[in-house]
Amino acid sequence: MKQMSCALVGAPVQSGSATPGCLMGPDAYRTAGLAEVLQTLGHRVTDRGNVAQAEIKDLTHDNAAVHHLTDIVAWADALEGAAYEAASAVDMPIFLGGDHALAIGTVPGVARHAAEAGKPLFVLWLDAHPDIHTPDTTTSGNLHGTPVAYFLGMDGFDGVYPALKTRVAPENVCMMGIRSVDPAENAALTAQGVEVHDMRAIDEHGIIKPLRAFLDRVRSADGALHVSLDVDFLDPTIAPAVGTTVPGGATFREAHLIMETLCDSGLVTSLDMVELNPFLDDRGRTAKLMVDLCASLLGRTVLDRPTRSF
Ligand code: 4U7
Ligand code: MN
Ligand code: MN
Ligand code: MN
Repeated sequence: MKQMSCALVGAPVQSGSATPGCLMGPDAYRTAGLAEVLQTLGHRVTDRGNVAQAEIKDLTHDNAAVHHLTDIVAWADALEGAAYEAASAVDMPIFLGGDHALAIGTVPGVARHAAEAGKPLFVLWLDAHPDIHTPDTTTSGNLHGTPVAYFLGMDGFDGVYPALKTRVAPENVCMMGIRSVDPAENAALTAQGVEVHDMRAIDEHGIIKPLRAFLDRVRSADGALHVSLDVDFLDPTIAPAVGTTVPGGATFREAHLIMETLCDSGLVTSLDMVELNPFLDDRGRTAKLMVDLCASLLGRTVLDRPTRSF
């Protein structure tokens, strides 16, 4: 693959999740050698350090279940700007989470950059969960379950979250690995018409056909492609370091094959690596697996010659 400029952007957000520990995610990826691995693949890598939260404003919400709203809004504000800047400066910003609430900032930020370049943003959401709650529908109150609803521009965020500058069209989102969906999320997925490949569909048909079909759509639209990889997309037996494990996740090879196919496509323009909780890890194996998946996305191959060329 061609040499790219990559930026590592740490987003130590953890108040979107019920289990503390995601704060340590960015440093776990650094410790697992992410920058060095990408450099070995021939890329230029700059570590931009961690984003600082914006000023915390006094906000309230009618849904008393919602936790840490003001904190997440302050992160969203800072991360939208940081993501926009990083996407403007390099070929491939890589956002190191932090819990998935960080996508309330990163996705709109890269969408704004794409729109300025005249490109629609597509999002590949790799997760056990669709994260399409609004602050009104969430029953857990954990805001890492809400980023998709926000960046689709759904109702329920007005007057609380930063006004959305560039929304993502629901037909440009593809979800894979889904296996835990709350009733309000089921309703939202249907109403929005989001493409979802749940684990049952993946068991029946594999990941490669739907992934290629989605990539063909991105290519025909001359779109930018953001990949949001939640650790709980992976089966908990290979990736234990996450607070929201769900059995029956993607296997080691399914996950690598997705990354290898994305690499071959040359379409990916940004990546979130979210929900890693190093406090729950087993001798760093989940952090290392996530780094290896990123390496596959950025050109690590078994053979020097192409296995399959597009
Ligand atoms: B993650 C959940 F109830 N839907 O709202 C909720 F199952 O970023 C889980 O995908 C949210 O890890 C998971 O709390 C958020 C729950
Ligand atoms: Mn760019
Ligand atoms: Mn998630
Ligand atoms: Mn999840």
